[in-house]
Amino acid sequence: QQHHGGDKQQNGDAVAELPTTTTTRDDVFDDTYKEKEGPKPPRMLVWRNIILMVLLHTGALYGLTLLPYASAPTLAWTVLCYLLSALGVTAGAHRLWSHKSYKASFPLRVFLALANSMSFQNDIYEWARDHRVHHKYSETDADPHNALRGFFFAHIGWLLVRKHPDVIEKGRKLELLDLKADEVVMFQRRHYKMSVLLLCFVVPTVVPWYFWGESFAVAYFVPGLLRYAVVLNATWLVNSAAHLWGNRPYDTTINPRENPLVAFSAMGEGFHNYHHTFPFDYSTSEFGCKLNLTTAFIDTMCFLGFAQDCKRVSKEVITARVQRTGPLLKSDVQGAQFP
Ligand code: ST9
Ligand code: ZN
Ligand code: ZN
Repeated sequence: QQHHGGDKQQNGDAVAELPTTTTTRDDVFDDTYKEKEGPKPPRMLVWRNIILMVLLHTGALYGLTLLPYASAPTLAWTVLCYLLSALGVTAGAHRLWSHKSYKASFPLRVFLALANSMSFQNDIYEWARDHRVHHKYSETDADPHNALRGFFFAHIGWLLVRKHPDVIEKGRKLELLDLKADEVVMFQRRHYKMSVLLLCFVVPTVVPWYFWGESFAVAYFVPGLLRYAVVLNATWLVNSAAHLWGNRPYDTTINPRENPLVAFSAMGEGFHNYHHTFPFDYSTSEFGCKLNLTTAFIDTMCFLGFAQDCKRVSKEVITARVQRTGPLLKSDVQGAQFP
């Protein structure tokens, strides 16, 4: 069995595996890009972001100490806010808007955009633009959170420094016509700051305080800051942990890995070797709803008539791909790092 020689095939192959071959895709790995020779540009810290992230995480830790004082309805509300903001990222910014892996009706897109503002991870347009660059130029200078720069950079560091110029240069070449044509995406972008203020901070705090008399401090620090920081870190673990630790059953030539712990905390987004191999699969995993609340949510939306056209990769295509780029040696399945 001879494989791994055909890196060049990767791009064309993934496109051929697509259910619709007419669309051009910007989320498929481009192996023709070569990093520029010579010294790397200097790291430029963005102190505003560093200070805000330290304040947020300090506030979240304080929220953790307040947990024993939170009433049961407040705890339930915190979980609900977690699920909503997570869905705004997983089902919204990621599977719908970055990868077009299914179609959503107008009301569902409005819901997902509101949920997305609750997660405060940049507006959908910017998130999807960065994410397509991440897939297309994975683990190079043009990847916004290049995991070859280490766990810290891939996790949070990339949000604390100026971007590598290649990220911007390559990103500017993406057309993003689908995003520009989506009125929900562009409306959220225009009103982003106000929507974040309301949905990420005001609503999570005011609801428990007003409706069941929770103390203002608990309401602000638990469903507000603690929930926000946990959703952020669960998301960032996909970029850090799921690019470093786990198995590679589908493609051993890339670093993204299957990480069940990340899959659990990120509502199904930890099957990252599969996802980078087949980015257009709406389930981001071979195994449907297993450890994958987001897939269960999208399936429910399809059942209710709010979503349709879920793209899935057939078993035959998966088997053929595993034959070609899957593990030859047991050590690969165990997840040897950085081939
Ligand atoms: C956050 C995002 O946390 C998290 C994303 C994670 C992604 C995960 C993916 C994994 C898979 C999915 C799993 C989901 C799991 C969810 C689980 C949930 C439980 N292309 O950016 P600027 C241009 S955000 C093209 O300022 P600097 C463009 O013209 C957290 N062009 O660059 C732009 O202007 P505009 C909260 C691009 O100065 C201009 O350059 N937010 C591109 O280097 C300037 O851009 C923060 O912390 C591109 N890709 O600054 C703030 N990029 O946008 C974060 C840029 O107007 N950001 N251009 O068109 C910043 O402050 C800054 O971006 C910076 C870099 C300091 C990081
Ligand atoms: Zn990735
Ligand atoms: Zn993706």
